[in-house]
Amino acid sequence: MTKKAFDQKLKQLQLHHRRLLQRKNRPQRHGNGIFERYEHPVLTAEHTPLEWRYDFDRASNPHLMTRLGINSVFNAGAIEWNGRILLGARVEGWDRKSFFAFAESKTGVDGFRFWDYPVRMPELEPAETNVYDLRLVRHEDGWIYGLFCAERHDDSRPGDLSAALARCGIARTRDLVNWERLPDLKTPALHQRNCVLHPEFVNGQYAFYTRPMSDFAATGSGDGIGWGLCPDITNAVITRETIIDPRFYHTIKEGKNGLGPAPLKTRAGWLHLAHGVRNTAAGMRYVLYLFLCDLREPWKLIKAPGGYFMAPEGEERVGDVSNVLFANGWVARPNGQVFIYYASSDTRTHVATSTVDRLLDYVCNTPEDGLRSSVCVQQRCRLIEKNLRRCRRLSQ
Ligand code: BGC
Ligand code: BMA
Repeated sequence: MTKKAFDQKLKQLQLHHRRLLQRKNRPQRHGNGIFERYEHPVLTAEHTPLEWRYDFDRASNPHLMTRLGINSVFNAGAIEWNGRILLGARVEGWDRKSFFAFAESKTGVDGFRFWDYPVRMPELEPAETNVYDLRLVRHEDGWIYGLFCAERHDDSRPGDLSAALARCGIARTRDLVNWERLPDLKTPALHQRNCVLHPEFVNGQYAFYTRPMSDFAATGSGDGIGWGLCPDITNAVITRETIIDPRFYHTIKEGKNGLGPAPLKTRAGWLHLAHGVRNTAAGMRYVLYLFLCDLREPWKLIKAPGGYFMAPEGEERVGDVSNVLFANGWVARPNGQVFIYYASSDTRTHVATSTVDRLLDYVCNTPEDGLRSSVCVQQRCRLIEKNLRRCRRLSQ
């Protein structure tokens, strides 16, 4: 490429990128009243800085080709920071390795810009192969914690190339740039993914939501979302895990379930966002659901609306791992507004907005799962009857 052509192509790339980052994002019309979806994803591979992907030097990259590609940006942790919304996204390269990177926005729904460098997360000995699904928690001890899945090959099965071990990595920071890595969480279970730190001490101890499994990823190898306490987070050991939200036959969480972000503290209880998985002939289907736990005894589930809160729709249904919605980040603003950051099909990150009031209304007034077709018909008939009675009254 001539110098002129090179410079021109670079300018075009930069212009295209700038336009993408400046694109406004509006709520979609015709929502369900519970939350609003938005027209565009908030983060995609295309949102990552060009400096991360191209070599701008014509001598070493005469064709101005992508040098280190990015495949996807998804499963983002979230936190409000100096009046901005920060997403700690799972960024995956063309090489299938993922890492964490922060992007920030003033509005929470558009204009997300990555910081210059991704997170340089310290490793432990022996090092993990891959890290993903960051949960950010501002704990009352004064630190910001990041819990994530740290995955490595299971060397006790040398003959099986895809045998893997999933552990809960723990790191903490005060500025989101410098991270102190703590030892991985120890629990009785062989595998842990989707572990989340509760933001407050409970009986003077650190409280964790866990997801114990006896198999790396198989559905049905664990009982559900667990809960455990430990006195020291610098050597986090949970000896007793209890299941607070079990899986259930023929529900959206038959196969497996796991907590999303840390719960939001509301006047009615701790509000939780989680994912439920079921197996289908076309692979696993991941949907999101909500539940509420007691304020003083956060291990007690008090409200469980039936069915899913959000399921993949339209383009969300398609990606590297199709038919998946996954969320590990949300932010409640002091004015009651809630930003829910969810990813679709392990490919891109979206936002949905709601309010604490609307989410509590949804959680408290949606009937529980009837667990049988005939009970679900009764639930629906009660609703129909009520509406028809009202219509008749109005037309009289
Ligand atoms: C992938 C995750 C996935 C997990 C279980 C990991 O290797 O990176 O995205 O959730 O396997 O299937
Ligand atoms: C999981 C998660 C996610 C992912 C999902 C679907 O088990 O930990 O990383 O989004 O599978 O592949």
